Amino acid sequence: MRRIVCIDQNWQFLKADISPEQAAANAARGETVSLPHTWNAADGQDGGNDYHRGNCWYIRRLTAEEITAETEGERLFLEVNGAAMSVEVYLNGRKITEHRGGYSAFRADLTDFLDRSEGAENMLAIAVHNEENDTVYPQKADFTFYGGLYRSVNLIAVPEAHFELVKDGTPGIRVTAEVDLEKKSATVTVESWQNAPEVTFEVNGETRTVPSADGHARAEFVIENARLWDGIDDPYLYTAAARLASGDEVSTRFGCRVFACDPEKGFFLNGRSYPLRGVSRHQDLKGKGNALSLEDHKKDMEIIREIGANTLRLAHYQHAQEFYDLCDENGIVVWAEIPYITLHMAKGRENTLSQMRELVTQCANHPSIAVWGLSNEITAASAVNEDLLENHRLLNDLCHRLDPTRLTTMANVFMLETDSPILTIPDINSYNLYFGWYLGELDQNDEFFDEYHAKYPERCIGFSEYGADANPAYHSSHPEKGDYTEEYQALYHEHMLKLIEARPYLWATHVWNLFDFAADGRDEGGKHGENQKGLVTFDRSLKKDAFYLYKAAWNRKEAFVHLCGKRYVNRAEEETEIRVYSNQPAVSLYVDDVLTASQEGRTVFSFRIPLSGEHYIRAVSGDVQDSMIIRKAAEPDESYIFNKAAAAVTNWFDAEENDPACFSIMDTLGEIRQHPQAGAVIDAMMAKSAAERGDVADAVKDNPALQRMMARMTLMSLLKQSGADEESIRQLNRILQGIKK
Ligand code: GCB
Repeated sequence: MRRIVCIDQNWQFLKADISPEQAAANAARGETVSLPHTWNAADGQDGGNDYHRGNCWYIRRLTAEEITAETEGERLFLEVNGAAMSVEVYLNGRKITEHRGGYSAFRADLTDFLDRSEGAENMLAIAVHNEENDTVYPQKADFTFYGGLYRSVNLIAVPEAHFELVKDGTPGIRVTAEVDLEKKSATVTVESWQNAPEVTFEVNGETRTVPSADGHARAEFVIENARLWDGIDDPYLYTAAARLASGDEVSTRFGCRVFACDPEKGFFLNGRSYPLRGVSRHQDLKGKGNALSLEDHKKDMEIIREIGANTLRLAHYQHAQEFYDLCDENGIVVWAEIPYITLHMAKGRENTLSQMRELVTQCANHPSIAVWGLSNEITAASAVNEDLLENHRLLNDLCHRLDPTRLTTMANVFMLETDSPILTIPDINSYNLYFGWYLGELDQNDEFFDEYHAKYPERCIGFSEYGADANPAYHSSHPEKGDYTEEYQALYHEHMLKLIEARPYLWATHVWNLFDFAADGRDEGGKHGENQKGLVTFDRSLKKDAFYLYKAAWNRKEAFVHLCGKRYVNRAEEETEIRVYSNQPAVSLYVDDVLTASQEGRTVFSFRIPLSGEHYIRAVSGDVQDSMIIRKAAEPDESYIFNKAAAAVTNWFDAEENDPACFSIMDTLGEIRQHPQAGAVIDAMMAKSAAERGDVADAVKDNPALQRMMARMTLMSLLKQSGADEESIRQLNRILQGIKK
């Protein structure tokens, strides 16, 4: 028998970089906390890039009840499901183990370190740290690296003969189901690792006892007429179990399914075309950080089901087992990855390999997982050199060796040239593109994929990230890139949805991101410390209009109509647009209870109505409807504008006399740069902003693809997004107006 005792309660937390001895001596002075816990729930979400990154201690007295052996020879293991980012574990002052990497589970055998004598104290002390270093990923990325013991901690008591618990945090059992779609059967291979001479496996009511050689046992089962794990329609799960004569037992759920990927036709599930269309998710919640409860995970999954996604990219690291379980149960096809991100570190290779070994070992039984992601935007702040290539080859080979059944991929940054040798390493490719948000225009996304697909028709290509920030407080009838309005985000995604629907060869597409999330280094769009590309706000309380666009396109089960612009109440215009997203074929619009228009269409419906005062708007389709109030305003509502300076600039620029023979802020960077004097003005300005906002500027420097892109942007569009104030923009324009073209 295996006993699992959750020890999430009664920890003493010390936010101090002290020695193990000092920690033990000061335990009583700690704050009593329960797990999951992060020390960055507040300071990691409020901006300023100043959250506590350092060493902290979690100390807990193990009670006699928790550690007393019930049978002779019983061993007691510690299981830590997530401790960010690096950990050293001590029991009674002796170091038991250490772990590098904040997202995978690890276990350690405590038995020989326990003092089981009457009245003895057994103090477990875990040093957890998230300080900056050059060996453990992630170190540079657009999210908060929360520190803490942020998933459950358990004690696991097992008989002397037991399944392996320590090596790479293995579940001890591994199931591989190979499906023959023609014969409708599945060959299920079950393996286990143990210190016992034989193992009894059970699959689908059939049992088989086999010998164990060198600690490894294996048996094959055939399931005739296998019920498939068939995506969101029917994610059927089987269970496999392994038992030892000692009574130890492990089990896992598994699914019978076939994934395939075609460069021309995209993704296939169980032999049928199954385009993967969905979103990305961070494990992050307002006020809680990464310390999520099972309820929080379930709530996220409900929202994922509501939008109708059939795939998730679980970025940028290993997520909680509970969440992969939810994906299994809900038929969501998953991209799982390690936090090998942004910056390749010369001393980080071993850590990428250990994090990948753990990810694959701990997650391989989940039928939902389709691909292993090797890295994310790794060339954003690193050159493609031999060390980086070698690191990727090793990761790729490791994945294939540990799991011959799944494909590998990586998410590439838009400025990586498509002929880069790195693209030949993983099985299938993917790009993160932000044209129409950070840089460039929306159409450049379409152009990119068309060119790539034409140039590399034999490669599978996916769209691993795209998105635009929106603060639901901001609104406009003339949405523009960089204005952070809910309307621009919606317009951006309308474009992207069309792009995607017209390109079935894209094996997967993932909106970045389903939820706003913490990036303590950010300060933009009216919020501190948040990336607002979410379709849903950080606290999950508000679904932005763009959420309903995807719901209209993907959710086939729940009929609905959604009126856009509910928060855009005061409108200073004679006539206004009413946009409706719906998965129904026709929508009727009522203004002040009078039927104004009916429209047939798909997903997006648009109406124009005159404004005279306060109006009650209702959109109706069959049994479903939505309503809102809007108002004619005399003046534009200032509270809807994020960058008031930029809005003002456009006004005065139009009004003022600008000499077209001289440079101005409306010229492109390419034009300005060609002139030595005007170019120098720009360079000085960029150097200043580089000093202020390191990350973005770093990436631009010395990058030809990015430079080309920037050359096409007007200086004004760059300034708008930078949040520069009106006076500095005016001054810059005055300087440029003094330089003849
Ligand atoms: C990316 C990164 C992601 C960022 C995102 C953004 O390409 O992979 O981690 O959060 O861009 O919003 O800039």
